[in-house]
Amino acid sequence: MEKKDYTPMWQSLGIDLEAHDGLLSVLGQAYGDIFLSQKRRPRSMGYLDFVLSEIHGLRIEELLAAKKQGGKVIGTFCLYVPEEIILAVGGVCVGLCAGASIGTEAAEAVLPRNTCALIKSFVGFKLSRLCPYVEACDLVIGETTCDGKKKAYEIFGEFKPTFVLEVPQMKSPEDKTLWLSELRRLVAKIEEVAGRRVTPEGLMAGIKAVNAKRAALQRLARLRKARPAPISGLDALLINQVAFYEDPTRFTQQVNAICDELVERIQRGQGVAPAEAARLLIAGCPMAAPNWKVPAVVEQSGAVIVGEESCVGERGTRNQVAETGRTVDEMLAHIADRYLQIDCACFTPNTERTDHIVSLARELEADGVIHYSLLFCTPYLMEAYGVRKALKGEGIPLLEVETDYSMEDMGQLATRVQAFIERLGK
Ligand code: BJ8
Repeated sequence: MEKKDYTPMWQSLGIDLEAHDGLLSVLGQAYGDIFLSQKRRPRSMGYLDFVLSEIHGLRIEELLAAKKQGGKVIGTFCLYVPEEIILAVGGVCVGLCAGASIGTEAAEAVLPRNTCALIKSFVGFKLSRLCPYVEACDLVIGETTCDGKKKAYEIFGEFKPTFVLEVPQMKSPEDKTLWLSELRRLVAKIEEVAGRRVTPEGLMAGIKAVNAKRAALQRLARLRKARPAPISGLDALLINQVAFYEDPTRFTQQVNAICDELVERIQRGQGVAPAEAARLLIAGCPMAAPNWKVPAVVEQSGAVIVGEESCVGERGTRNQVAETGRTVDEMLAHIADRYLQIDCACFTPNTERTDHIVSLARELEADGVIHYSLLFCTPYLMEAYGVRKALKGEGIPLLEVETDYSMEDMGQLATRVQAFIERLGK
């Protein structure tokens, strides 16, 4: 089938067409090399291949169609922003964290060079007019998590309407009160932008839709405990990345279809790698699309990734919002409870994350853990100390990786990963 020409749509959004063409061609090449070249992929991953091929096409067309019907598109950068509230007003929520280095030069004109790649990427995408998702947004919601993001929103806000949500840094009763009041402030802002009230019916529908999405992703995570692993870590990561862009109901159905196929594979003993391949857990910073660098190096070295302790992964999908309550305020209290359980390294103390990495590694029968930090990410780099101590105490081998989005260290990374796999006796 001939591919539709989306140039007029991108033009209408003010995209820099030449640079954008370059981005799409690099992305298409990388996707082919990394994903389509994998052996023994589940058939149903065809859905993800299609979504990726239309990531700046059909999905953007859908967003613009929703806007024409009066819906609002709200962009987010963090797991602490509850999608449920956006869905409650008939809005569309899109994750805007970016995983490519293409806008770095533009970003470095306004940000310090020692800023993490994720922040440089989203600021660079905006300044270089490369991302149709950002351009389609009616509002962007930032949050006070790490210092880099918090300050970057001040700059980003000069280019796009931005609302910053105050996320506490601790989890005391006072912090919980602050958090709930912040969510009320968010509701008021979303209502103002959408021109619609959040009703109990709307909010409950949002809660159910997002719970169903998380349940499908949790199901996927559980199936990866099987030996041999029924799906590659790369494909599982891709599913978790697409969760931030896709229509939640369609996505949930498709992830469940993938899981059905994985169940059959497990029954047949069919895996993506031999049963004796090294099983690794990745823990640390989020990997926003198209950041596939480390998982590609790991799996091309013969290991299989069986879980991601990451916001683009299990940290983002565990725990659900209670589906009870009659009023918006009662439901909001459940939302506040669920979201404050997220164990991001921006919190102190955050020992639950370290404990969780140990229990996840045990549960998934991981042979080792790769702690992944982006360069200059103070929260995760600092927290590596506790992770190191905890894993050592449990006798779980650890490899610490600190990198960015550039491809310059690929060779060095591959050498370190291969040496780690050998150390595991694999
Ligand atoms: S809940 S991890 S999505 S804040 S990598 S920008 S922390 S310097 S992304 Fe995050 Fe929310 Fe936490 Fe998750 Fe800062 Fe580190 Fe960069 Fe980071």
